[in-house]
Order: sequence, then structure tokens, then C-alpha cells
Amino acid sequence: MQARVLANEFAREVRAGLTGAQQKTLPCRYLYDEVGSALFEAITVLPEYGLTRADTRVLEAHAGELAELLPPNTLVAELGSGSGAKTRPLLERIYSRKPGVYYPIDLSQRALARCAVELGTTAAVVPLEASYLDGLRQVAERRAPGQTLLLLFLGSTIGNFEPEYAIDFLLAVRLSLQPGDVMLLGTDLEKPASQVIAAYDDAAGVTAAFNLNLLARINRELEADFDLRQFEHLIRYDEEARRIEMHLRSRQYQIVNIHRSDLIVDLAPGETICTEACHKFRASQVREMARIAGFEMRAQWVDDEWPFAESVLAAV
Ligand code: AVI
Repeated sequence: MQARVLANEFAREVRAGLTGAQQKTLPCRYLYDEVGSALFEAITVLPEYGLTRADTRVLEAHAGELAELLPPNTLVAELGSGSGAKTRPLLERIYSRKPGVYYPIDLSQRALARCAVELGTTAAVVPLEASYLDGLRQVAERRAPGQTLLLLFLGSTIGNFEPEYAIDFLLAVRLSLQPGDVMLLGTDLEKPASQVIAAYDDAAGVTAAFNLNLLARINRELEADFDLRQFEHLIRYDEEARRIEMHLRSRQYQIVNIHRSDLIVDLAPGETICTEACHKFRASQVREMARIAGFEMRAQWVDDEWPFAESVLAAV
């Protein structure tokens, strides 16, 4: 039943994004089916994509300092935990005195299962298969009075939100927290355009495969007939807005049938479908976004090799 509801939602969102005269779009969260998640894992080890390595380095370097900022009864939850590999050094430091509970929140059952195996010896893992905000509300209901919550939102996933939504999202998170709770927010920072472009258009074509897989997924799950060879991966970077976009460009005029969305789409030669936007931040911008949403920045650590910040935000 749940799977059917999700499939219908996917069909509806695909239809909404591909209908109308404006720029065609597809929601980036659908990039992560089983194949897409495996391709994303491959992206994280590409030489051109330094983001995940920087995230991990900062976490490893500052896990001890973060643990010292937290009271002994701290509870940890993570939004979009993925496999949980990055979280291990933090949990080891935070739960070094006494093992505690760790709530990974993710829509992917597979990611949650991997996370439970990866971190099961470090903490009592309680996986929550839910959207970020629903999962966080469930954690808020389960916590004991007086417990502090550390909420992890790593990997610069916030960069995939539109800037206005990023602030709304932080506000919604703040509403589920109590004063004194802490959010650790990972954000990829601005860097030279050539470096950003290479990170999203790698020489081996892994990001291109990740992007094209979205059409393959629509073919598989929504009975569509996209011919993947008639699309190419395209990157656009707006340096002033610090926004990089992934597109799929149609190589020719074509008509595509998406049965489950009850839709026939036509694409002009050169027309694009935007599949993802990634924002690059300034360190000061993170402080300002946090302030607007009701947090105070207690610390910010930036990687030396790849501009990436980990910010410690206390709910006030
Ligand atoms: C998950 N997210 C932070 C990645 C990013 O860099 O925006 C997704 C990604 N898209 C292409 N490469 C990586």
C-alpha cells in the first residue's frame, strides 16, 4: 500500500515537472534509487569530488571538541544517514563513556539497514524510515525529559534545497528541538568555478551516469520510453548565485511516453530537464541562516584542502 502511494507520488511529481511551457524539472530526491545510490557512493570517491572526503576529515578532526560541548546524556539523531560510515568517529567519541541511542532517519530501508550494521557496535541504533521532519518529530516524542539532542545534517544536503526553502527547513527543524539542543550542519563552501564544474562533470562520467539513471528509473518504474542515448549530461554554473545545476539535454526532437504519469512529453533539440541544483555557501551565510531560524553558532570548522564547513548550531 505504502509502495503504491509512493509510486503514485513519483508519477504525479514527474508529470508536474515535465508539463508546461517553463523549464522542465525532475525532483532530485528521485536520483537515489538503488542504482542511483550506488552511483552516488562512487561519486563520493572521485578525485574531482572532494566534498565527502572534506566532510569526513572535519568530522574526524573535531569529533573530540564536539563531544566536549555536549552533556553526558546526549542523544544523537541524523537526517539522511546514508550508510552511516561518516558518523562513526563522532558516535565513538560521544558514546565513549556510556553507549547511547542513535536514530538514523532516512527514506531508504536499504541505507538504514546498512547503517544499523555499520554502527551497531558503537551505539543502540534505532532506524526511522521517514522523511526528515517526520523522523525528527518521532525522535522528539521519544526523548526523555532533560536529554540533549544532537542532530546531524551532514554532506551539504541542505545545498540541494532552494535557498528560501533551506531557511524554512531550518525553522521547521528548530520547532522540533528544545533550547540547548545542537545541530551539526555540513555545508560545501564556495570555490573556484573550474573546481565546482569538474566536481559535477567528472572525466569518468560517473556523475553523467548518476544523472541519466533518473530517466532509466522513470522507464523502469513508470513504464516510460526515454531513449537514454538521446540525452546528454549538462552542467550549468551561476557563479554569482553560487548555484550549480545538473541538466539532461535532448540531442534531438523527441516524443516520450510516460504511461503511469499519463503523459506524453515532447522535447525540442537542445531543450533541457533540470534534475538538481546544488548551492555553495559562504561561511558567514551559514551563521546568518542559522540566526534567522533560531540557532546560535557555537563553532565552525573548515577543511584546509577543500572548502567545506561543519557548523555547530545551538538552539536558542
Ligand atoms: C547529496 N548532495 C549533497 C550532492 C551534491 O553535491 O549536491 C549530490 C550530487 N549531485 C551530483 N553530485 C553529487
